[in-house]
Amino acid sequence: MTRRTVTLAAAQLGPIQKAEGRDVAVGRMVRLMEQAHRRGVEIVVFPELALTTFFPRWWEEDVSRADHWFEHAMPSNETAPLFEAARRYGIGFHLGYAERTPEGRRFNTAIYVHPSGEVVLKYRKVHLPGHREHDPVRTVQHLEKRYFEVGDLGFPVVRAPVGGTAANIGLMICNDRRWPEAWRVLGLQQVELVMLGYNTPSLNMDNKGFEAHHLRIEHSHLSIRAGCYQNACFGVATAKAGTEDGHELFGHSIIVNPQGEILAQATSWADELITADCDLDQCALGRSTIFDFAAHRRPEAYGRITSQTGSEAPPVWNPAS
Ligand code: CDT
Repeated sequence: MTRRTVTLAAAQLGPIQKAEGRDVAVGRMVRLMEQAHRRGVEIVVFPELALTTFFPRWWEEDVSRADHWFEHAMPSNETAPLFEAARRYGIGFHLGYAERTPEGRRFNTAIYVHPSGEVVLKYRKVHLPGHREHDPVRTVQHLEKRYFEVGDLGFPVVRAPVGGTAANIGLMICNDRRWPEAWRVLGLQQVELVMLGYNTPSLNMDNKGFEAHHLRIEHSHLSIRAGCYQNACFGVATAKAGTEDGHELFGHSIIVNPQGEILAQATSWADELITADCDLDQCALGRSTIFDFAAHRRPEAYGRITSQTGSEAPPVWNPAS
């Protein structure tokens, strides 16, 4: 019987300061891949926008002045050491980065790279949080809507070699993890492994006293655990963590199984590798019982999900008497 247990790792990155170049980040990432190799890891998942500081917190009047944060080629001279490390160690890796296309379009992008160095799957972030214009009320900006277009690749899943087996793999990026629609589109393609990276500020700028501090992490974990359980898949969710130029990101990277259980969790807000041995055949239980989509889904009742964006007020009940 084919072995379907793969050793997965979330390679959390500590802060990357605004003044630090890609060489610093890439050097740290290669060291994490060396560590992963020593621990027998087959896939390493790096965070969203892993090569630089989380630059959407910084305002630029002229968007093109942010272009130095973007990758114009993948791989490039600066990112080539990651691809070389993948080949040297026989490890596949997930990388999040800011993509500038040859046509001049800008996306928040993630790729999964086979140990050969070939890009297997590419995804461009669909749910862009934050705002487009400078908000003087906020002490930290979140300008993803300014710097990125909405992703145009949907939520693709592909069956690809993973360690000694093959798996249905899908990608999402940060805020996507909070949207059940994103998970379900992957689930409908029988995804077995979801890789995602995130940069989440510890402070909610829009908090009006209703969200206790610790719930920031709870909400992230809740979303990932529910997504994995309801779609019978594994999830590797990797943070950028710690304080970047005075602005804190919360870390707490996790690896989750199809039961929604956390198998491994980062304990620092620094560079940290967490690993788990994951038997992909565990995806079969949920998929063939409570979440047997073919048997139980009722798309005829879900019309609002795709026909409507914002919520609508319900009709007001009128008592008969
Ligand atoms: N990077 C990213 O998508 N972060 C968001 C925080 C948005 S706060 C305006 C997240 O959902 O974690």
